[in-house]
Formats: sequence, structure tokens, C-alpha cells
Amino acid sequence: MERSANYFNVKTVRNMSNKSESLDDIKEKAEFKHQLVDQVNIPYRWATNYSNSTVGYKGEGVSVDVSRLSPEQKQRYDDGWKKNAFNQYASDIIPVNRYVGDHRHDLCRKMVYKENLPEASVVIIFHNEAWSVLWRTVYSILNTSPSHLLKDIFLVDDASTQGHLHQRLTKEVDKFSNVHLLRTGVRSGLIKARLLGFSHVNTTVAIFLDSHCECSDGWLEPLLDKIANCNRTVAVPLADEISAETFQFNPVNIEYMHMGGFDFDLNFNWRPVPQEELKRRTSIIDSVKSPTFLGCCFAISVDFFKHLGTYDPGYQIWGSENLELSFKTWMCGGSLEIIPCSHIGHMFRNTMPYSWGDNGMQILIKNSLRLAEVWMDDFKRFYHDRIFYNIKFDIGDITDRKKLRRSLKCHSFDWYLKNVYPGLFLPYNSQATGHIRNAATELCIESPVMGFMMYREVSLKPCSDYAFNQHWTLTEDNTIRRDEGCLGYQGPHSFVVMPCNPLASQIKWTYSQANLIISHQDNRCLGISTDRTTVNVKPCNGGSQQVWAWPRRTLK
Ligand code: UD2
Ligand code: MN
Repeated sequence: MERSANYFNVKTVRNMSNKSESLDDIKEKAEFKHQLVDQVNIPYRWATNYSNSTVGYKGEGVSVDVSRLSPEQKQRYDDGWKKNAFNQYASDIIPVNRYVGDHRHDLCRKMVYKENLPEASVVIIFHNEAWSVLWRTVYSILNTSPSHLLKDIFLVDDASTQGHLHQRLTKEVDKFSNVHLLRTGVRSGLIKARLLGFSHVNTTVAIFLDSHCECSDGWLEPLLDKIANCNRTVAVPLADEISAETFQFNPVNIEYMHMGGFDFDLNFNWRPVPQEELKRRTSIIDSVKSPTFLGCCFAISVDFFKHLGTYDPGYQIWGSENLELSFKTWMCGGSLEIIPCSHIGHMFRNTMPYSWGDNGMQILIKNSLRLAEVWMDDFKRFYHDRIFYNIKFDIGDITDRKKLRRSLKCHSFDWYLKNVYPGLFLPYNSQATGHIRNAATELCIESPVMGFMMYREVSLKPCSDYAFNQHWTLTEDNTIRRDEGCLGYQGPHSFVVMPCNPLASQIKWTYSQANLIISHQDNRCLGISTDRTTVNVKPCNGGSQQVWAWPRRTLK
């Protein structure tokens, strides 16, 4: 599946390394203490025992000069990308116990935390993961966690098919007294896999990580301190970026903190922190209250997670569990906070390398429908509208989840929107919603991949009920909108999604009784380009190429 959402943490500060070295150069420089971990057993190390190799040290990346690889190396390089959707070849060159550096703000380093912080265990789930990447996650935890604060690490194998994750992994894990391996047996999806790991946790705090993370100095204490202050706070570290290409560790710049939001595709996105929240904070290292969070990498009190009914086990494979936990945390008496002193890197990738079975999109929709049905009250209609009322899927039984919500006496979703996420755009009083279908071609206007749509051109594509990025709302104030983006034109032949500035006339349109879409900028009509790949504006001529079907639906 392709990545959606402005899910990538775009605010990274370091530039990617421009280095371009062949494998031989790299080996030489590193004195090649660490051979390609694919071929040899990784050295067995205990906590606080970092590699002294220079490759990848302090989070540096490695860029592989593909033109200098031998055919055999090139094959491995290609296979690595194919299997993982990241550059496994580069990862295998970097020691599994590299030091990623201390990325904390000076003020964080001076922080003094409570003496009796609660103990934590970490759950790491995976369905196929490269050996070097998985172990780098584990080593980074061991190397950066004070031993009295970390009890267990549970690796949960969600029915991986790759050979190295079978016997070899069992053997490797056996060398550690505090690393345990659990296996789901059948493919369960990340939500149920996390629940299996969680059922073994017997510490005060549980921490969940993806299998391609790296924890950096001082990540653990501020999370535990937050929960020790109030066990209803879900503590979320910064999600630094580990480059999928070079494995460079790019820390978030906390001068430009973002918070988690969501759109009505029910995708997570990054949003600017509102002024009121910025004013509430007294220091740059104060936590940021966040309406939602990314999903991986968070710490939660075991009691509070149980109180909230953990995750909805009805969610399959991937998706929505982060919004579920976000909504219910806030609605049922807790809070969700991003902690600027805690740096954990996550490797963000463009596509998912693993299979979702026959119909991934349906799985995603079912998870979202469960979420909407249980937690969003009447606001679920905005999601239904987004998926073109394509809601006839069997989403399984949700009686227990509804009962849970009632028994916890949680606030309404309306309360959540008003109090926690007042900045969210709600498409009230729309004039039309859904596909904008061209009468001459039956093609629909599509925005670029969701989340990456700003300042990129729209196109014409065959209409599909699964293409959420073909959904547009004609708003009360005459914009053609998708969440934070509006359709506007830079020139008569260049149509991009741009910020919805209410004063910009190039984003204002009238949908006439004759089904023409008329620009407020120059009274001309939206039509299609001669090659039928995109839209344009021309003087209105009454031709079917300028006629558009768009359901005139008013959302209240
Ligand atoms: C993001 C989250 C992830 C989760 C997901 C929404 C971050 C950075 N990551 O996923 O934690 O909230 O959004 O559901 O916030 N996996 C399994 N079984 C499966 C599929 C995946 O164990 O059937 C594992 C996978 O190996 C990985 C983790 O689940 O460790 C998350 O999957 P991902 O990394 O492909 O997804 P990501 O980071 O886009
Ligand atoms: Mn991930």
C-alpha cells in the first residue's frame, strides 16, 4: 500500500548526507569490524556497550554508490529494497549497536527527574523485519535505558515468513535474559500482536515501538516522569526520522513542534501547534498537548491502558488504532502529550512491503468504520461521506466496545472536537460533496497522494469509490476543498491544491445550475485538457467537457 497522510515528520533539521561511497570505501573506513550482519552473527553486547565503528556513528547515514556495486552486491541491494521498502543494504553496513547521538535540547540534559520513576517494559511487534534493523531497535533500547527502569523487551513476531526470524532469532533472543520472543502463530495484524505482547507486561508502564526504531540518549526518563505525575497521561516521544535510504537519524527541531491531528479520511496528520497551546507552555521543553498521535512509540500506564479497554481487538492488520487510543484517551479522562525531551527515531517509508491479503483498502475502511461507529457519534457522517457512503462492510460486533464507552462515561466526540481539537475543519453547510465527474469523459478530479497534496497538481483519473483523494467538498464559502487543501489555479493550465486562504480568489468557485464550475477569478469555466489528463479553465462554451456531476449534498 502506498503511504498516505502527511504522516512523515517533515520538520527535520539535518541535511541528508551527500556522501556517496562504495561498499569498499565504507568497509575500509570502518576497519570493517562489523561485517554484513546478514552473513555473520551479530556481536553479542550488553547495555551501554556501543559500537566504536565510525559507520553510522552519531546517526550519520550511509549512501551507497550503486554504480560501483558488483552484480552480486547490486542484487542484494535490490532485494533489500524489495523486501523491506527501505535500503537494507545500507542498514547492514551500519553496526546494530551504533550510537545515534544525544539529540536533546540543553534544557533537557539539565532536567532532574523523580527518583522513583516507575519501571517499564517495551513491546516491539513485527511482521518480517530485516535482522539489522530489528536488532538495532533492541540494542538502542538496551544501550540507552537505565537498567533499573527497563524490565523486559517483548519481541512479538506476527507470523513472519522470512527465514532469519525463525530458529536464528529464537537462538539470538536466548542470549538475553530480558529480551523475550512471542509469536502470534497466524498473521494477526499489528493491533493484536501488540495486545499479545501487552498481556506479558508486568511493570507499571508499557511502551510500544515499531521494529525499525532507534532510541537515543535520555528518551525513557521524561516519558516515565510524565506518567509518574499522572498515570492518565499517554506520553509520546518525538518521532525523529531515520532515513529509509541512508539510515541517517534526523532529529525533530523542537523550535518547530507539531501536534497530531487527523482528517476525515481518518488519517493521521501533523498540524501546527495552536497559539493557545504555545502560550500555555512556559518552556520550549514543556510537553505539547496533542489531539492525536502517530501510533508507534508511546508510553502508557498499564492500568490506564486496561481501564481504556486496551486496543479494539477487532482492528485488523494496520490502521486506526492510534486514533482510537487518541480519541478515548481524551474523551475518557486522560490526556495525550508529546514530550520534547524524548527522542526516538522511526524509519518512515513510502510504501508497505507486506501483504494485506486480497483487499487492503477494505480492511482499512473496516477499521475506520469501527472507529467512527464507536467513538465519533454523529460525526461519523463526515467519514461516511468521505468513503462515498461505501459503508456496507461487515465490521464485526461492536457491542462490547460501545458498552465500554458507556461504562467509562466518556465525553462526547463533540466535546473532544470543541475542547481538544477546535481547529479542525468541519465541512458544515457544504453545497456539494463527493466525486467531481466530468460529463464528457466520466473521469474524476483527483488530488495527489493524500497528505502530499499541497502545491502539487491535480489530475483526471477513472472514478473509484476507493480513491478517497477523489473526494471534494464545495464548501459554504465556495472553495473546492479536501481538509486543509483547496483547488486553485496558478495559471489556466496549472491546477494545484493550495492552502485554503479565504481571501484568495483563485480558490473560489461557483457550481452553477447547469453543472458548470465557474471561477470567481475570471468567470471562466473548469474543463479538461485536450489530452484528458488534467483540468483547465477556458471561456465557458456550453460543451460537455465543461459539465461536471457533483452530488449536491449539504452536510449539517
Ligand atoms: C504507523 C505507526 C504504527 C501504527 C500504524 C497504524 C508510527 C511511526 N508507526 O505505521 O505504529 O500505529 O501507523 O496502524 O507511528 N506489523 C505487524 N503485523 C502486520 C503489519 C505490521 O506486526 O500485519 C508491524 C510492522 O512490522 C511494524 C509495525 O507493525 O513494526 C507498524 O507497521 P509499519 O511500520 O509498516 O507501519 P507505519 O510505521 O506506517
Ligand atoms: Mn513503522
